[in-house]
Amino acid sequence: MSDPKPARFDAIVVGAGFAGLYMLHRLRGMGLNAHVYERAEGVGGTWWWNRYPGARCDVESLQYSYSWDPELERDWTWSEKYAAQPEIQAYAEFVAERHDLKRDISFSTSVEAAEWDDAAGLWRVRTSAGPAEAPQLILATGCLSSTSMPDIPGREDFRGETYHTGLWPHEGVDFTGKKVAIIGTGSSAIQAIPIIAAQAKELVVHQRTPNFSIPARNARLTDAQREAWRARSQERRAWARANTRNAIVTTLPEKPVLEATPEEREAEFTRRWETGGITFSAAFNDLALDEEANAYAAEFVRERIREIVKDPETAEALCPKDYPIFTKRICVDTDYFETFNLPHVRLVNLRETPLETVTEAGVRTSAGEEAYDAIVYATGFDAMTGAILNIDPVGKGGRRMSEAWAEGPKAYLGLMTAGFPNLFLITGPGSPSVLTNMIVSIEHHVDMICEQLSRMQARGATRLEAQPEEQEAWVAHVNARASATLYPRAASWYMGANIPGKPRVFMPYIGQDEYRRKVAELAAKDWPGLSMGKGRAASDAAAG
Ligand code: NA7
Repeated sequence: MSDPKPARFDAIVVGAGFAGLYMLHRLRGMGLNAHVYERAEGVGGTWWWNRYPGARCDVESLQYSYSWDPELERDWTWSEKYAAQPEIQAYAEFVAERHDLKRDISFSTSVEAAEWDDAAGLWRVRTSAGPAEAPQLILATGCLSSTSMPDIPGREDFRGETYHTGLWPHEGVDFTGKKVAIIGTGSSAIQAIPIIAAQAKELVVHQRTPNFSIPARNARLTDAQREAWRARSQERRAWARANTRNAIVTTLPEKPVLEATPEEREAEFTRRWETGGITFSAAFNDLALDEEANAYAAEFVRERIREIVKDPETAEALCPKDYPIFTKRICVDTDYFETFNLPHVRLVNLRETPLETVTEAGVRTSAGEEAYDAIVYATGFDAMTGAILNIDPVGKGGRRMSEAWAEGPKAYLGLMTAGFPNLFLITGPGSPSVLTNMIVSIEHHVDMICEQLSRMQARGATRLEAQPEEQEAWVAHVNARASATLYPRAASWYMGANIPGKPRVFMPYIGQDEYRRKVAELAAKDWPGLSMGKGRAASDAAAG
């Protein structure tokens, strides 16, 4: 039996989340025959899968939306300050319909392997629906899309219901009358716990590491707020891109906390706490840099936790103490800490009574076994590299990405890896990505990729590749920036620390404003770190 004839495209894009959708739109605009493969049944990427109760974006909706089509902004109405998953999912659908994107997307189709054929100048891709090939391969696979199930013994033995927040059933789950265990207290758990608690008969939260969380102060948006944003959105977005580390419009901090009086300190932290959301981190400009400065912010949040949570022992267990605030992704919640005041909600501190095993009936810690109807794993993702290494592309000389990244991910500008010609990563490791408003970073990378493809077209080049020396220098620069901050002090998923055996390297680039300046300088120098070649094109290879 011979293999079926591969489907042939100019560019293959993996993933139909916000990155894949915009990428497809731009590639079409360049006149390329592009095709997207998506394992889900619909568009939305991480928002397609993360349907757990309470799933909500922690960047304000008006900003967590595309800027490339002003009509989208005019015609889409965000209902809340922070949109919930169904609304973000509906927005992705709206964009896909509006731009007629679905006709070039194969849904329910996984990309299983990809290999560079150097002689033909092609990526040969194996999908669950058959082979495909294209000179360009673009991984729009997302930073938080490969879920992580902890290796807890006995996990398979549990006879009740098992869920992972990142793979939530589309029909929803009714916890009414059930006794539920949740494992993990990251951002997903912090959003889900108040909603699950409202349904369940009993909820027991298994916490290994407490997290800092800021109240969202979510609210319905008014017409006046939406119109005010629309009137100046392009200008405000441009300002955020040029002037902020995270591409989020906010009031920038004016001074270091170490120069503030105790009254100024308290006033500014209180103002940001009352406003709500992640811009709490922008209260002063030294909070992520200086241990003493950071301690002020951390203690302010711990004081709020102690005020909210009535049982002193539970309050103390919920107070993070062994890593600086902001060095793990700050959480944003609605009534998270308040939920622990409910009589049917209980915290199990796994630092005191470690989790030993999951059993047929429930969960056993060192304090004993407890039976449950359902266990919810809110245990996160193999972030930033997981989805790429699941495909594990094979580059020049048969070298796998997993070999090239054995010491940690290496990608020039977070965009291309040496030895993998014509393979682009959207918001890959080494780019600002998860430290920013993701949509803004996605748009930047998609535009950068299109710029590279245009350069190739203009010069008749067939391959583009990152230079190893420039890549090493970039990786060192990303590390140096992280080392100048407190970030590496936490065992975070930014560091790969949540996945056993994963190299401990700080993956995202700190400061999208600085990143943009660097990219602009490189563009002005005609991209010295990216080399172009005119190897045999596929048509030549076929002819020869
Ligand atoms: P996170 O933030 O990685 O949180 C995962 C949680 O699961 C965290 O509290 C972990 O505790 C806990 N965990 C993981 N493995 C175990 C085991 N074996 N036993 C007990 N507890 C465990 O994932 P989320 O989905 O909440 O959020 C990810 C991002 O999505 C978030 O930052 C936002 O950007 C959106 P640990 O801290 O490792 O002790």
